[in-house]
Amino acid sequence: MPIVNEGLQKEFEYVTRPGERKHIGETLDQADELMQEMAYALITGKHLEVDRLTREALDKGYTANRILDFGLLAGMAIVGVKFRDNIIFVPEVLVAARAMKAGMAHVEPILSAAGVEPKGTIIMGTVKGDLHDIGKNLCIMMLRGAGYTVHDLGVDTAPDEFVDAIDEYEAQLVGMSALLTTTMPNMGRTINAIEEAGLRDEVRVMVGGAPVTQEFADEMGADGYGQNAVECVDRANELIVLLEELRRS
Ligand code: B12
Repeated sequence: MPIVNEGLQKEFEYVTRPGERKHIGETLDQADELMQEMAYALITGKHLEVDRLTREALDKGYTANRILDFGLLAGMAIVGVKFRDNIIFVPEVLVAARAMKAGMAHVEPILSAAGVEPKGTIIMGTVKGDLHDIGKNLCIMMLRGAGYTVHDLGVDTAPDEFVDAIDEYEAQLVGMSALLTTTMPNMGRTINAIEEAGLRDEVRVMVGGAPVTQEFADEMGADGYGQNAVECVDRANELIVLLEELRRS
């Protein structure tokens, strides 16, 4: 159905890149009135509203996946675009993240109880010396929403902590975040430590954070780079497929 929620229609106008407009537009076309209301409540950071609407949807028999895809993640996709394009800033992202959490609180237990096979296991941390975790947490939330099991190693994570966690959780993907130019080199150091531990072939490494670029990621030998949480999920999806293909061959 077309977008009937006036607020959501206005929010959708912020999505101007043709590829994104097509992708998000197609998702919203599949969202009914209740899902559109939920997406709009999430974008505007109304966590109590998202909490209420998620419960209402579950009561009405919506599946957890439908709520996730057409309510919560549809809204979060627009939040991601607005944040990237400097239409909203950190405080608005944080309130939207809180609203997402309110909805996820109802949806997550159902997804795990239903025994939905996780897409893969990821360990994710902010590198040594760096205490910024807002972006990392956003990525983790989106990755979990997309069906991954994610172990959060927190901030100020030393290379050997990443190495130990790969072993402990049998991770397929490693995600590293850095927000300071001074801590970016610790991503490369962590990749070296993974190599030295003999685990480099077992995992794929993706990196991100405001100062990180594709060039920097290539230079340090990462397998993937993402500019935002949406791209983080895209990279994870690509890398997990590549890794599985490699293992099968
Ligand atoms: C909030 C903030 C803080 C908060 C952090 C709170 C927290 N819990 O995270 C506090 C106040 C603690 C802080 C402290 C400091 N900060 Co600060 N901080 C910021 C600020 C304003 C916003 C960062 C943020 O959260 N952005 C929002 C999130 C959503 O974006 P993001 O992190 O980039 O994440 C997105 C992408 O990068 C990507 N991504 C992130 N991680 C990953 C990982 C993977 C695998 C992938 C694929 C993608 C990905 O997806 C995310 C979601 O879309 C930035 C300015 C800025 N515009 O970046 C400065 C900034 C990063 N800080 C800066 C500085 C200098 C500091 C301090 C050194 C200040 C001081 N003198 O004490 C300390 C350092 C503390 C430390 N050791 O880490 C500088 C860094 C400059 C530089 N070139 O290195 C910046 C750029 C501000 C500036 N312009 O000077 N900071």
